[in-house]
Amino acid sequence: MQIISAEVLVSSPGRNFVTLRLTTDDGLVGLGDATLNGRELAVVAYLTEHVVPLLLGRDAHRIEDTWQYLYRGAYWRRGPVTMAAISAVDTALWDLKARAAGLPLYQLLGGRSRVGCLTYGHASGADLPELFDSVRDHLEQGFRAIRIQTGIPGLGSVYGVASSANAAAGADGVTSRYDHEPARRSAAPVEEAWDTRAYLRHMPGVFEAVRNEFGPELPLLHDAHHRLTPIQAAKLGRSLEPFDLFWLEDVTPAENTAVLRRVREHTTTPLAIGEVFNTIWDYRELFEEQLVDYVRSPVTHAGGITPLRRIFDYASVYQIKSGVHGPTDISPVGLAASLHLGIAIPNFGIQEYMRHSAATDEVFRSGVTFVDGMLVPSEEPGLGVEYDDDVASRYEYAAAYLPVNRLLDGSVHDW
Ligand code: GCO
Ligand code: MG
Repeated sequence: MQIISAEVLVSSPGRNFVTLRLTTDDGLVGLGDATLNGRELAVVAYLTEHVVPLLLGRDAHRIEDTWQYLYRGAYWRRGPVTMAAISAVDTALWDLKARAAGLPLYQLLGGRSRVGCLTYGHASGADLPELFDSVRDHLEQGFRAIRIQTGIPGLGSVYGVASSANAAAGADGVTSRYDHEPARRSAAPVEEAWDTRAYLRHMPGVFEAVRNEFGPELPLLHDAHHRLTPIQAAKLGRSLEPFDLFWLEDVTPAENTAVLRRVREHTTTPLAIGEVFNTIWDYRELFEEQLVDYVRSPVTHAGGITPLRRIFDYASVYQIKSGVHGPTDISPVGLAASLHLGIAIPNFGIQEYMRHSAATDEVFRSGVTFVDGMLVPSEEPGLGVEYDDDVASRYEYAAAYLPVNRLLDGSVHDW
């Protein structure tokens, strides 16, 4: 099973995606997701200039060796661009191996451990009535766990809130009223204003209102998007304890994970982190000191299925579970890969799920199904996703940026 071609495909059905397609001498095709939101073409260059020439002629069965070769062999390790590129190669190789075996990929990862992967959806609103509508809409769609994000009095558009004016204008109008899409197609990033004190005052009331309206059982999640200091994060975690969150995500900036010790000392609200991590080493201190409860890394940014499986096994030693990143910037290829892994591992927790646009689903024909709030991978051999070149060619790449966050005095803040 020799690799005879490696194509880097760029298309933009509603939002930008980069896909790696490997073809072997026996005519098999494997896909990998190489999308890095807002920095897509850097990964295209990394793959095209530095990785594709090394893949041609290689034995596609040698997944572990190829991973080590690309990761260790480059000398320059880690980082989102490198790891997105390696992820795509690793995923495409697993897709090929499973297609060669004639089995859905999860069978090669140990087989099914559960009927499906429980998901959470994104509810948001500028105010409480809008938020409640969004929660109801998600419950009607079948979601059984819900992330809650709202506008903050005194601030304009806020990250994660679909109904804010700039979100409605985003992604060529393919974003539904309830699906926030943070990357905007524009020549420069949109800038948003942020006030942490106003946020900390507002959030407990929001969760109290949601609990009063929807009862005690519904699992609720919240994403703080790296915006808080350790002591602010501790305060938020503690103030939300009465509302029994499933998790509080990314409370502090990802570079300095040791600060989560301080947060943990003050709150029993479960913590999730890792959507911007790249390697198993990023988790070492967090696992060994039991500072987090859920791992957010997706297949697409942690270097692929091979290292993410290792991260989950390492997490399982500490009773830490998966909680994989799944916004629309993870393509249907990346999502399918997460689900094959999620259905197999013993310590699955939850899977984030934002529906892709109809245009995206037309380019990537995926056999994934959504049943009873759970996503179930396809029974087709491999990942169960096909890429349609003809449809893809209708959607040309357009530069898009994530917003930049500024404090009220104009200085740039974390997000
Ligand atoms: C999430 C994330 C996303 C990211 C986006 C960046 O929890 O889903 O925080 O909304 O902001 O994936 O590309
Ligand atoms: Mg997040």
